[in-house]
Amino acid sequence: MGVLMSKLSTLFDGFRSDPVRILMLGLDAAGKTTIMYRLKLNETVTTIPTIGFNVETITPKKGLTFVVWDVCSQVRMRALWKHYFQNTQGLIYVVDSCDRSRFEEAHYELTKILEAEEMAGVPVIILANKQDLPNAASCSEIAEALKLSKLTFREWHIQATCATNGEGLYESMDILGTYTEEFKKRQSSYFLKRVKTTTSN
Ligand SMILES: Nc1nc2c(ncn2[C@@H]2O[C@H](COP(=O)(O)OP(=O)(O)OP(=O)(O)O)[C@@H](O)[C@H]2O)c(=O)[nH]1
Ligand SMILES: [Mg+2]
Repeated sequence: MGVLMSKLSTLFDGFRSDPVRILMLGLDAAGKTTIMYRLKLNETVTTIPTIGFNVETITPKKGLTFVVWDVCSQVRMRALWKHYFQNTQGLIYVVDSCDRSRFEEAHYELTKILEAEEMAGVPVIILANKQDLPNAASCSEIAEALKLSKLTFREWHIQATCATNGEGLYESMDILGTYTEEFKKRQSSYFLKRVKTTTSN
């Protein structure tokens, strides 16, 4: 029994250094694809609205590898988001900080994502993007509009970003890395406890 547990522990230690599966969502035109390629290539790419999805492996810092899924966000396609939830270990939720008229919609969609069973406990980083534009809402204004203080049973952080010059992106990925590490540890200890209970019955 002890040998089995220690083998499982070793197995999970191995998982910890595996790439982390990150889902990036948000309303259309919030800047998701621009963020993805800023992180991947350190340059601003010209984007068109995403149809389907983009998936890229990015290494925001040494020892931290994310596989990021950037999924189509047009209204009629949002019903497909749920098909990407399984095995997600971190969520990046991007908000256009200038688009106050859609903060309520952004809140509605975020709530729906986080209510999904597969997303239970998954840490979330909210990127208050397009901070370079005049009249961009601050993080505290967006946090209030998205009712972030009501988020429970998960770690979250809101970060001001500008995808076109990269400001705020690396800091936020660093925080997400810490959160996903904790999430993976919690998942593996939960799994180990379940194995222990099952094998001792
Ligand atoms: N000024 C400014 N423009 C930005 C920023 N981030 C993205 N954009 C612009 O916003 C527009 C939409 O960006 P995308 O990255 O295509 O947005 P998206 O969220 O992937 O959009 P969908 O694929 O339709 O869901 C593009 O014209 C970008 O150049 C930013 O931080 N500042
Ligand atoms: Mg896109």
